[in-house]
Amino acid sequence: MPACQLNNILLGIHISHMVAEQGTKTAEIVAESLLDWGVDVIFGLPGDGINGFIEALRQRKDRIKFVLVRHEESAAFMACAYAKYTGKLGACVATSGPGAIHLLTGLYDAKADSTPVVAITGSTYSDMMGSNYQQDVNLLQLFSDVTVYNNMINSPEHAEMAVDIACRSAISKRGVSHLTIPIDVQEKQRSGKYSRHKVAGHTSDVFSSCVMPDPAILRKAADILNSGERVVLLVGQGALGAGAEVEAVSEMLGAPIVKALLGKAVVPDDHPNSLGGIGMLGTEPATDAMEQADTLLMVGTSFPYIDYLPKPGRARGIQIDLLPERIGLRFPVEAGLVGDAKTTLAALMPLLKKKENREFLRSRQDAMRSWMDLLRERSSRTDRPVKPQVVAAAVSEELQDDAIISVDSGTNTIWAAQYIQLRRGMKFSLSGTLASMACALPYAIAAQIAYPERQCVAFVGDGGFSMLMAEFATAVQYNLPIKVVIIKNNILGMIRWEQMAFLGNPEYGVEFTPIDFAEFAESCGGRGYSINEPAEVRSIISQAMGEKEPTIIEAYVDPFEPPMPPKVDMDFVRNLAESFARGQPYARRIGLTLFRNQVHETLRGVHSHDTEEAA
Ligand SMILES: Cc1cc2nc3c(=O)[nH]c(=O)nc-3n(C[C@H](O)[C@H](O)[C@H](O)COP(=O)(O)OP(=O)(O)OC[C@H]3O[C@@H](n4cnc5c(N)ncnc54)[C@H](O)[C@@H]3O)c2cc1C
Ligand SMILES: Cc1ncc(C[n+]2csc(CCOP(=O)(O)OP(=O)(O)O)c2C)c(N)n1
Ligand SMILES: [Mg+2]
Repeated sequence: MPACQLNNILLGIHISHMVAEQGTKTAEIVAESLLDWGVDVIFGLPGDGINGFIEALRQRKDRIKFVLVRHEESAAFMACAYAKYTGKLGACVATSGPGAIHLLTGLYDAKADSTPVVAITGSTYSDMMGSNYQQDVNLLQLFSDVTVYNNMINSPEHAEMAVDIACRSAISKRGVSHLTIPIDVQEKQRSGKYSRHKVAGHTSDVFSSCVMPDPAILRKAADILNSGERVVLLVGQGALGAGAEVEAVSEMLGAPIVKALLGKAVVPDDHPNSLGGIGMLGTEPATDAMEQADTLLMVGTSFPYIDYLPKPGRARGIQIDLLPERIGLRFPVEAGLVGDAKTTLAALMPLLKKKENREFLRSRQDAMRSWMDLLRERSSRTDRPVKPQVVAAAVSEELQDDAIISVDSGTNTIWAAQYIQLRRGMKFSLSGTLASMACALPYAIAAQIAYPERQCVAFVGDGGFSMLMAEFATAVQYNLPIKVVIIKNNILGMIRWEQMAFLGNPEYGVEFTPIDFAEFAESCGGRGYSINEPAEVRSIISQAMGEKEPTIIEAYVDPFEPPMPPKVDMDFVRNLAESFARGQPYARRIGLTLFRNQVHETLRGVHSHDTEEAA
């Protein structure tokens, strides 16, 4: 969500600041100040360290929704997802000590994906701090690395200012702010007595920031783009609000669009100029486009795998990003346009000349058609056990036009990235840069809370799901009809392949005993479905997607299906051979699967060139 739009949301609900009345408790001032910043949902779990603040939330339950989770890690993931999906400020709350510690993974997710979140925690009594008292943890120290703003509220007179700075910092620096409030301070009433220089109500809850790049740099960027012959656009989540502008610039420059994973929804997957993703889970046409490009325009992306970008010196680079420190981080760009993607592209557009030669775009579009044939082939296999690609493609077919898809970390990320085809209006996210397992379920819950009428789907591995599976009961408790698709292979699938293909090691420490997730769903009060046969994939997914209750669909898939990169290099093959030689326990099954896949694709004539060369 661009800062300017975020600003509008905040302005829309802005209630002007009022100095709290005498006698108002700190916890109440914090709650009111969060409301001033547009916080309408807060995810968390209470405890004696934060009960004073929870009471302030109870008294305001008609204006701010408190969502009770089963694990604080989920609360932080939910706050992050809520901010990602709505553009509002995400918020979470936890008690002192263990509760606060549990928040950390989700907060790091927000930090890593530049998402504005404010976390409220309790701390032990102010006169007991530092005495090894129960649940006494130095939270300021603990949260110092994850936050852009980190403070302890010392008194009711301090509270409003601290919340204002926390919220403003989270939004403007696109990160996490943390405020901890000692138990006794939560209860303390405003006396109206201030220190010598303090003036009541001296901070503001209005956020305005709309940066526009320097016109001279805009012209320079336009000159570079106009002189390029093979321009590629790489777009990321910072361009989510700028789809129309991205499409217009792409058309103007005859430039194919490549999408970093968090930017999958920037333009629809079936847009004629889209080459899909890049990286391990990207497409071959996108990989080739990066090699062939003479000019790269990056919009709202910090895509981390720089080895997939053009080699420095082989292409000229331009980058648009809201954060100045992100410019030139991944590619040595000549022009860095600091600003919002939408407004900056709109300002760039009139300076661009229509590229007459469309040959580059056309050749990439042809390659994309062949790539899609290959994916269609891979996702229409009838083998047993079911191929995971078949499940992902069936989910894709059953999505409603306004679906919100939350994905986890593992091979499931790859199947979702490649086989779930986003249409215009859909949303898609995951723990991108932290790449944490377990995010998909809390993300889907947050999405459903934000958009009760939309179809909210979690696509997750069995390992990731089992980490925070108790949150399915949260979905039941709040009547959230999320659909959870579990790719069940009874293994940390991604790690099996990493151990073999990256290091040449036999797999170790990756298998786990199965859980009957369908039965689990029913025992929580939701609906559960199991898919075991290829013939039932489509019908079960279709039926389950129609459920009005929270629903789990576990799909038992081939645990030996390899997550293939778009182009297989010889290292992959060499390392696999080495792991086999060193005692990989399932070498025969894996070898057979790879062989069968290769034969299948060769017979159908849909293989990619480099897979053929490497094999
Ligand atoms: C198992 C797994 C495998 C993965 N493999 C891949 C892979 O192969 N390929 C892949 O692409 N990703 C992959 N990822 C995700 C990857 O790690 C990154 O998170 C992702 O590529 C980053 O996407 P992004 O550039 O859109 O987002 P970010 O890295 O968050 O970058 C967004 C940028 O936009 C800027 N911004 C924000 N708002 C605006 C605005 N309004 N205007 C302008 N700029 C703005 C931000 O400052 C930031 O610099 C994988 C993740 C997992 C879990
Ligand atoms: C919290 C966390 N722990 C460990 C990892 C490392 N990791 C990445 S993918 C993965 C395996 C995921 O297994 P599963 O959820 O079953 O998905 P699959 O790969 O089988 O699709 C692991 C352990 C991680 N990303 N996050
Ligand atoms: Mg698994």
